[in-house]
Amino acid sequence: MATKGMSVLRHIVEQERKFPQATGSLTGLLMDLIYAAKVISREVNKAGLVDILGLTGEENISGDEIKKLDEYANGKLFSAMDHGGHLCVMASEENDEVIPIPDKFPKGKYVLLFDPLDGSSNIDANVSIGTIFSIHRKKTEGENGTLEDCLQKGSDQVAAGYILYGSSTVLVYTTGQGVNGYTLDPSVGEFLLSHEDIKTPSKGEIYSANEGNAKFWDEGTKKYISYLKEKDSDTGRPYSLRYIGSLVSDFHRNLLYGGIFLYPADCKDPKNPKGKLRLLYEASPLAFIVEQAGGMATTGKENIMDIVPTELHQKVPLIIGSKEDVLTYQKFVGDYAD
Ligand code: P6P
Repeated sequence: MATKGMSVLRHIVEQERKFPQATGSLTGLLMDLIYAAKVISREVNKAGLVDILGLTGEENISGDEIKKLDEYANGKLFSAMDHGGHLCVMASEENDEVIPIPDKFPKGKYVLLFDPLDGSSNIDANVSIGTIFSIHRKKTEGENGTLEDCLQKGSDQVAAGYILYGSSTVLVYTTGQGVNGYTLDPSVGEFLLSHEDIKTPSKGEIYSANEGNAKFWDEGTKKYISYLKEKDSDTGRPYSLRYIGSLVSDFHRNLLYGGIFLYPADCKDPKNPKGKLRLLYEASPLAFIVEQAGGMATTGKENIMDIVPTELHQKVPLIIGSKEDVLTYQKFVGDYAD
């Protein structure tokens, strides 16, 4: 029986006991991830004090400038996860190709995809940033995972979660049995259950979008955002605009308070008419979490969890949050489809 304040390890073990056939490998994988999160949290929280800020002068495959803390978090995650024997392959936003498990280490049955430090463009301004992860089962033959093992749709995820490095460090994840949140108590170095069985409100009064891109949006999106700004106290409008520019922060706030986050396809960049956010290690894991919390995630035309990936770093429009709000958005997009 879960009690507020219990350690994440005890809670994971209690959850595992519900599945007698469980081998404990997923538990081991999650514990390795949690160790990496604690190390990254320590560095993020003192980044302002040591020369770990600033740019490395390189760019990742998506053209984002890689910040030193990005590189640090990426390295920490890889070194924490490569030897546990739970994984057959990894993939990261910061690595162009999949990351094989070194030959010297045992291989496992799981696949890990992650964005090591999302929102990193905000690092220097001390804005909350986060790690996002997605876990799949290996589906190809042989012990070494492949790109095919990484290109799985969201509805096949085994687990997904994020760690938010903010005023406190919070771990939120699901294994398909609901969503729980844990807050790091730095005095003991342990994540303690703080948000049990999170359910997102069916409708919110917050919208999160970069309206600087509005002229590049499709007509349905433009009409929907205008609708949110009209006054109608029966539907809680006008909604409040809350946009941090750090996906994990915006998502976490809306998960708890209710509301809708939108990063639509913005056609300012014809090369990326799909918008900016990546499917495999941003949209898909957050979609799993929000659905487990009673919410919804769509591109506007299809459910994020149904998309069969074709590329490791492919981008998708992401509209995610309270179910009633996302359904209303989809109606606007349908009504104004070109
Ligand atoms: P924009 C951060 O760089 C990020 O990838 C997400 O964390 C965030 O939601 C989005 O980009 C912000 O993008 O175009 O509004 O600055």
